[in-house]
Amino acid sequence: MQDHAVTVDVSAGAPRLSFAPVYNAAVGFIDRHLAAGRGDKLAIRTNHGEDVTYHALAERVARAGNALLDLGVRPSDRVMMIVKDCPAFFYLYWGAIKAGIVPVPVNTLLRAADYRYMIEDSGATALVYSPEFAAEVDAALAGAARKPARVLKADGDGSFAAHMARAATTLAPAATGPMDDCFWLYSSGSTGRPKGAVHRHRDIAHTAALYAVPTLGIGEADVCFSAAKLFFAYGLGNAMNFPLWVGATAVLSDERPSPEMTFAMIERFRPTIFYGVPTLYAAQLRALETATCDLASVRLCVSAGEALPADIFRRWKERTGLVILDGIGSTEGLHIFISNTRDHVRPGTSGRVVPGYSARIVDEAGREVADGEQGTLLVRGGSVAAYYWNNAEKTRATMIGDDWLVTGDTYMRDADGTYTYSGRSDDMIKVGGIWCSPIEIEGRLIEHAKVLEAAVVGRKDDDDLVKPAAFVILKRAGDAGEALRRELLEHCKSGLARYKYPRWITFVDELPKTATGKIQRFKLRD
Ligand code: 3UK
Repeated sequence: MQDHAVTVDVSAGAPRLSFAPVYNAAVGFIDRHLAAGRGDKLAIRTNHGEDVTYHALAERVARAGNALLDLGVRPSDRVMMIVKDCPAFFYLYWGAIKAGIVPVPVNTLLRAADYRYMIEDSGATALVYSPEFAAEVDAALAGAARKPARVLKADGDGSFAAHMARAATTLAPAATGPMDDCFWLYSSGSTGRPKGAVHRHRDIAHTAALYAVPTLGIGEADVCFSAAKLFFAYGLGNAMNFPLWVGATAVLSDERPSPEMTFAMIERFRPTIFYGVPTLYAAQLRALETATCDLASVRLCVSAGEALPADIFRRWKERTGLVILDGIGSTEGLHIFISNTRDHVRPGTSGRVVPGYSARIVDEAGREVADGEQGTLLVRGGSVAAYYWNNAEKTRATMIGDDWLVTGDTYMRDADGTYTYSGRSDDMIKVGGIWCSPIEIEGRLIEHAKVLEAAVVGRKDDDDLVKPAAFVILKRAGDAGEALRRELLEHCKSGLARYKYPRWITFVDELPKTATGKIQRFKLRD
């Protein structure tokens, strides 16, 4: 095989990937498009009206790699990126990879204490950040025991962009192998410190060839817009890696995702695939009661990050005519490994295993459970992270060998192979000795016409026994009161196994969520 080549064999059903012994992921995702005659095609479009062709992208990626090397960053060093969604993210990420340097893109919504921890933990030798985040970055650096040798703003005077402008326009790809460290993503986790999940050069190609091509049917003609940002593994695949795999176009906005922002982007850039999270779809549905959005260009919507309630799926389909494909992925798995598909959608479930991945549901002793029973989900596939940086104990508990990953999610499989999510393993509630899923109770609550969102956690009653407690956001806050509380109780009792009704209902204005939109039930428990 030629250096840097990857082949996808689809003759055996599930795609199988083979990599040349010398394989640098940047060649296939960036340079290949020039030889394929795609140089003048738009790779990136932005809300600021900046258009970047595949030719310009390849040149700037080479410049970015050279700039890092010129700055004294060496292959295998880490470069931390606190960069908003913009073309410079692509240049830095792929430029580092091409030079054999390991990019570590991190969540741009964090605070100084988080950045300080990640700077120290990663031992990054360089840090590049968008000027917008200067206050948090400066504070993080001021307190850090171990500082990157090079700290640069992404643009402006003396910035990384200025170094790129002086750097050479060609760069030979570092002779890495498919199993070499390629990039890291910090996994937020519901408890404890963030952990750096180390991904290899082979991982990105697996997510594109196993999931994006067969499940989304993504091709060169697609235009991808993701409300989830690039720093999130979900957004990184959606709006960068998937379009780059097939030579499609990515559309980026550096603004906060809101119904208004996403509607404006959709009408202006006419994407064919739209990627959101359940909280956003719910907010968009609410906005569509008074606003309109021309969604004619969109052929497919995708949801991940948390379970998509069946009711939101149905309302979205009713309102827009579009199907939302819910699928579960994770930072450690890199992208979606169980998903609904265009020809098999079961609302309220995560769908079936993406061909090429394997999954097992096991009990506490590690034995596979029968269909219809709940257990912990394990998945296996060619995109699973190699290990957590500097954390042998969590690595042993999570990456259990041979590309198997312990997700920490509780799932149930039906006889037809459909997987239904029932919460993080640690969010599950035992009521009267029976496992009870907060997700199921939340799903029932939001079926009620007056409920916008709900979160359920376990709370101890007077007997010290755990029972479900619900926090509810109403569509109209003015409806809150004893009458509605009783109505919701009846609604739950009539639609759920009796023991599952929430014993407490608290009306709230907002729910604690992670930057990526997941309800932080552990905060509600406190
Ligand atoms: C939960 C879901 C039910 C689940 C992600 C797509 O979310 C992503 O990565 P994270 O590391 O979180 C992983 C955890 O989130 N989850 C994600 N999707 C679903 N639960 N239904 C879903 N559809 O607890 C999982 O373990 O932030 C999602 C692609 C890449 C990703 N990194």
